[in-house]
Amino acid sequence: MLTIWTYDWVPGGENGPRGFVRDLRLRWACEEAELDYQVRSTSFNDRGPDHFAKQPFGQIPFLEDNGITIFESGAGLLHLARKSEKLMPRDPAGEADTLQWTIAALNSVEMVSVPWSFLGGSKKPDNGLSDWLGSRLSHVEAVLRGREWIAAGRFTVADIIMADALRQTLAADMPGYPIIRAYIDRICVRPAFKKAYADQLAHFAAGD
Ligand SMILES: N[C@@H](CCC(=O)N[C@@H](CS)C(=O)NCC(=O)O)C(=O)O
Repeated sequence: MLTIWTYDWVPGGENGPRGFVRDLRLRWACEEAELDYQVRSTSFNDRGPDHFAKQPFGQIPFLEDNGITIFESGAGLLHLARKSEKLMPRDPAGEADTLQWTIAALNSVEMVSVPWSFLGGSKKPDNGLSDWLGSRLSHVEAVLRGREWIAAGRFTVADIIMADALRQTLAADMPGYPIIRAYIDRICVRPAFKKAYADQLAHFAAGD
């Protein structure tokens, strides 16, 4: 049985991270691939040695699978993708395309979008990262023009991570980018996303 680890609680309210916490990526992938999984909690307020032994930054999520422990949401997603063709095509070209876009979501989009959000997002007119992020989003916008999915001509694990990274950015109020918005909208109506999202909200509500 796969175990997805997340916090027992995170702050709620308008500015809280509920609905965006990265365990959602792993829940979503398991739902898409119809993998059996359970979710377990580690303390948000009291991060002890057991937690750091499994996630050296004291963050979540991390994944346990039959004696293997994996941290980093991207690594967890790629681990899950090995289990199901629904997440990763098996032909070499489709696999390579999925891999490159999975890494691009993390290392070319999220690498800019997360610090941009920490610097106040678009609420800070002097945010020094806005131009850099805008450039990255413009390129993704151009790629998605006329393309339903980000990689391999079909839904893959790359859509999970790319849509989630973009969703966080646009929720931080980055204006514009209608093609990216349409991409996020069509991906987030998927039943697997909706279930993962609802389950995450319920999980943190139970910790209140
Ligand atoms: N690169 C990591 C980032 C993990 C991350 O930022 N997790 C957040 C929750 S979404 C967290 O644990 N935040 C608490 C902290 O950084 O102390 C991944 O993708 O797994």
